Amino acid sequence: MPLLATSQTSLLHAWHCDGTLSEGRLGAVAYRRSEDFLFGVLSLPEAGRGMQALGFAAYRDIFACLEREGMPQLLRFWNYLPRINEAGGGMERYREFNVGRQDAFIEGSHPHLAGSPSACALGCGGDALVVYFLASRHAPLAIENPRQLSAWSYPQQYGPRAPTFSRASLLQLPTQEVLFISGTASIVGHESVHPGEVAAQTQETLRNVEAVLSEANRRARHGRFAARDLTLKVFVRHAEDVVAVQRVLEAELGKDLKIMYLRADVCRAELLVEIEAFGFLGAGA
Ligand code: 3EB
Repeated sequence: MPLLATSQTSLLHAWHCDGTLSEGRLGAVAYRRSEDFLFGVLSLPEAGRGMQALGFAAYRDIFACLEREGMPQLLRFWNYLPRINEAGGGMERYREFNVGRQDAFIEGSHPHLAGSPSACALGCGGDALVVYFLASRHAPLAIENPRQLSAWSYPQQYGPRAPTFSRASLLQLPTQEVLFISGTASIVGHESVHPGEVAAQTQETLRNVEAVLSEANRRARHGRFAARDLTLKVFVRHAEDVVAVQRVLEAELGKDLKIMYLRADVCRAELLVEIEAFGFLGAGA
């Protein structure tokens, strides 16, 4: 994804943990793990298979890996789909992906409704479905957004199967809490709002992020999460909109942000911007 802007001259996301790491492979998944955490990645070339089959194959390999490694708790998934908004064999490719993903969750006995992990799904270049993920031996709390219908119960107008994710996951460790906020967009209830208006979509998205934060803060034990302390990743559909998006975020949250702006397609054609974030409380915050 082309980088459009960052708040700092360089910004790198890296996940650190205590203990000795080992690495391995299972099917298409390559991973590195500690005793308590596993980070994995896979890249599946499409090779004419279509997004339903590809989504199913990706998650089947991921669940097989987690089962073998004794890492049953899913924290966060990052999904990158080539040509996400294009028509597949009968419906949009993102909707086909949702069918395959949900089938794999059901087959692997992972919750596909309440309690599903946090996630994002963006368009990417190339010809491969890329998924990376964090799993743990510790169960996170699934957080929903009262302003939005849970994505796993979206009505059929958005495709025959609902997307499988929660609005956020809150991992509560003895001395630290980690909040993963899913890709968040200008959706109220289940409807996209402010079509064609990127600044208004950005405002609405921020209201959703704030709503998720207040839900997380009702459970937090090490203080309160605040939007301006989060590390943000902002996806903008049209590169020329980045200035307008930046203006809204800086007006609302200030200039001293950890934020990167990337050019990407978002999973509904009318959505122009999507924001994901993570944050820490307690040790290391
Ligand atoms: C939405 O709220 C916007 O399919 O994994 C956000 C986060 C979105 C994750 C996914 C989709 C996904 O429906 C789209």
